[in-house]
Amino acid sequence: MAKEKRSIDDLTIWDDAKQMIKKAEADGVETVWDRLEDQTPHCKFCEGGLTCNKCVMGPCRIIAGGDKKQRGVCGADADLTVARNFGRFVAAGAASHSDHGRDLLDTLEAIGAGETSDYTIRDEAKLKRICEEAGLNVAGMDAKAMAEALAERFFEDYGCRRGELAFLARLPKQRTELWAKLGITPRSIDREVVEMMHRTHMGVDSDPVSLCLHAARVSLSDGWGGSMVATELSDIIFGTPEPRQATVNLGVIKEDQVNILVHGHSPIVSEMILAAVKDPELLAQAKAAGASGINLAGLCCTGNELLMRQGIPMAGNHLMTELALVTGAVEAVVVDYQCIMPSLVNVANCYHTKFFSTSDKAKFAGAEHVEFNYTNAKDQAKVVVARAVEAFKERDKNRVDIPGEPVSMLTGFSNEAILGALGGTPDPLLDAVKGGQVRGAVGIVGCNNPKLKHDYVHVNLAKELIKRDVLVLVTGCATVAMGKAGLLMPDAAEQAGPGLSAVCKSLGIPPVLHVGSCVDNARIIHLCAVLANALGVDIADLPVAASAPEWYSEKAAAIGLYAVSSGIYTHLGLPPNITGSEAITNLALGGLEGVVGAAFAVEPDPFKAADLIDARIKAKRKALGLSE
Ligand code: XCC
Ligand code: SF4
Repeated sequence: MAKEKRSIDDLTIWDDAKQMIKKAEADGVETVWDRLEDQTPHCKFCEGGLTCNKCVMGPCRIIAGGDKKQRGVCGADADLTVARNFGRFVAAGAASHSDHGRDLLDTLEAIGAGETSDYTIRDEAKLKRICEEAGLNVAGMDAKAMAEALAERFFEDYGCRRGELAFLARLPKQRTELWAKLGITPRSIDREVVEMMHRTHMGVDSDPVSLCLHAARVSLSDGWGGSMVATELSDIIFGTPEPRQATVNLGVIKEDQVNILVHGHSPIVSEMILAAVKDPELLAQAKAAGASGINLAGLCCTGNELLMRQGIPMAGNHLMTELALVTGAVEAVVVDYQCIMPSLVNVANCYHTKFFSTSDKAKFAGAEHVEFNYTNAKDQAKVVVARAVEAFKERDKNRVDIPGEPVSMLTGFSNEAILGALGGTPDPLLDAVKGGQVRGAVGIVGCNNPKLKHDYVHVNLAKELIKRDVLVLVTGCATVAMGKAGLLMPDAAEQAGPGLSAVCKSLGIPPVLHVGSCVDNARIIHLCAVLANALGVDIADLPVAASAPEWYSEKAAAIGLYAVSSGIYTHLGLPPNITGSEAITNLALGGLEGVVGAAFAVEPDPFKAADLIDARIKAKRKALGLSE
């Protein structure tokens, strides 16, 4: 079958991206879109979740519904095969967030034990608050002692704790009672992931529904466990975000400076690179090399971490990562882990760009590995920045093309900042919701996926929702889309409906609020719990929804599932690989509603998706007795 080549206008909505896709072609650089074309059409069995390679009696492919090959060699049918695959998919996503959280926890412990001087406590008040929330008596303790006590408490949440995760206390009672009834209360963070690996071994949990319920439990151990720990500890160690100005798009790369991009997820590395680019000695070296300075910019979620807390500019999201290097003006890309396409090493090699990996968990063939840990991070960061300065001398000016001008945006809307702006209580927001000025709120989160036109669904869905007086909170790669579209500036209130517009203008905030990275989706579910508790209702009763319009990652599946399991209706732009099982697809798209009070919707068209979400918000408002 001849494949139809997509035109460049079908790949992305952005001019900076289109220019760089053309340059990549001219420079002989292969991109994610080229490889997607090579891989299309995809295997139908895999797309439906109907392949299994969990043992060597197989691998098996299951033809659902036919009279032959309905079962794998062990006897697993389509429903079980899909459930096992999806269970492991979610477990991998949850493990990624939670293992990222563990690195913050190790760092907190090292601070407490006095084993690091590179990292400190920047928000002692929050440290104290979280300690108290976790039930620790920290009266009279100094920051170090509190750090040690809190680390110990959270290590229990990761390990063999017999009680409950500390943050489950944040939830409305209705929700925790429902989870207990369903047997999906997350016990410890690592345990649920390990148990999923166990359950999905041949001949263990062979009931598709039971597996799906455990997938929910795994996801909850991420949302109310690992991700929440990652977020709160990042705030404690690096500071709780406050609203600030920043800029976004490839135009943030500067022609006359040494450009360093940080990519990945953990602030542990990127914060140290930030400290190093301010080092007077390194700045002097940059000047001596002919640069006017050292410019740091972010990609993906570690970019979000620096953006939220430090206002560091954001060069791009997932699908912009290769294109950022194609500018030919990047001296170094420094990565930690997750969402770093292995292809980036090759793209870097096409230019003078140095590629540094920093985590023993994430080495990249062909890259230079400079390992960071809490005893050496500051020094290692200086090593990396010095190498970038050296690389500036090798830059080929004739191959440099930086498209676009930076776009301004506001960032830094932590829950503390949002509640602070409201005078310390959620009441003004609840009043606006009750009065119908703000009809509801939607978290638009997640990735890019080259199968969908880059950022098209993100931007159009957000515009449709704010028009309908729905406040949007944004995290992850969706942030860059909103920023580039100008939706993260207060003047975007002009594009909102009359109610939301008036609220935004009175508070001086944009109608789309940047609340962080992907682990920071924990901020969104926490805020939902705060609002539900204030109203005395369950999260499932709130006029809220979530959406991952352009998701690709296992982590996004975990996020989607913890949102739904927490009672939040969740839209996806494309389905996970579960469509080979009618039973599980129906459970995801409807049946879950009767179990956890929310379900998924799949819709690639942003305008239709906005209608679906709008209908949900209407129904929830009505059930609460709120008028439109
Ligand atoms: Fe990765 Fe978090 Fe997705 Fe972006 S949004 S592609 S997961 S970087 Ni998290
Ligand atoms: Fe085949 Fe069953 Fe083995 Fe999977 S676990 S590969 S379905 S025999």
